[in-house]
Amino acid sequence: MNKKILTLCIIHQHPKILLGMKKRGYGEGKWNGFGGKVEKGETIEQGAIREMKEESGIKISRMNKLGILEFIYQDGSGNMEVHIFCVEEFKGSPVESEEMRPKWFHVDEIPYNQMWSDDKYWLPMLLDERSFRGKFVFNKFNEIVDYYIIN
Ligand code: 6U4
Repeated sequence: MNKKILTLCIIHQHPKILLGMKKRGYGEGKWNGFGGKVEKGETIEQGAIREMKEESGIKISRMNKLGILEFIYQDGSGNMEVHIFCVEEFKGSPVESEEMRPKWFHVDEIPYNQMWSDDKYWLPMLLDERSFRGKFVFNKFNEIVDYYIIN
């Protein structure tokens, strides 16, 4: 099965982070970073910047790639390689899009129980500016059945 390349951007303005409620598509109903599929002819960084603008209205000025995670979905969605960026500088303020409802969260109040279940393993590392790599396997109920993460 083809591996899709995707991006995921978290804005970190200590002590707050920006997440978005995914209103449609993959991960609907969950708080997540902003991102999506990298398109033909663009670099991963260009894809990250484009998706952030499309989904939140924010223009990234500086970001740091901290993670690469592989997600294997046994529900038939296939395999994803997700490149994860911490956004350190940006222009504009978040606006709701058709896909995402943005909201700032204090780092002590991250809604892990309404997020993808892998996030609690790596988001603390991203907030500490530590790089990480890993792999998560999800069953058809989107529960983690196997994983590793290194940093
Ligand atoms: P488009 O291209 O916008 O129509 P859509 O299905 O809405 O597609 P997609 O596939 O572009 O969304 O993006 C899915 C987003 O979810 C990406 O930013 C990657 C992210 N994602 C996928 N699995 C994840 C997981 N297990 N944990 C996580 N983010 C995940 O934190």
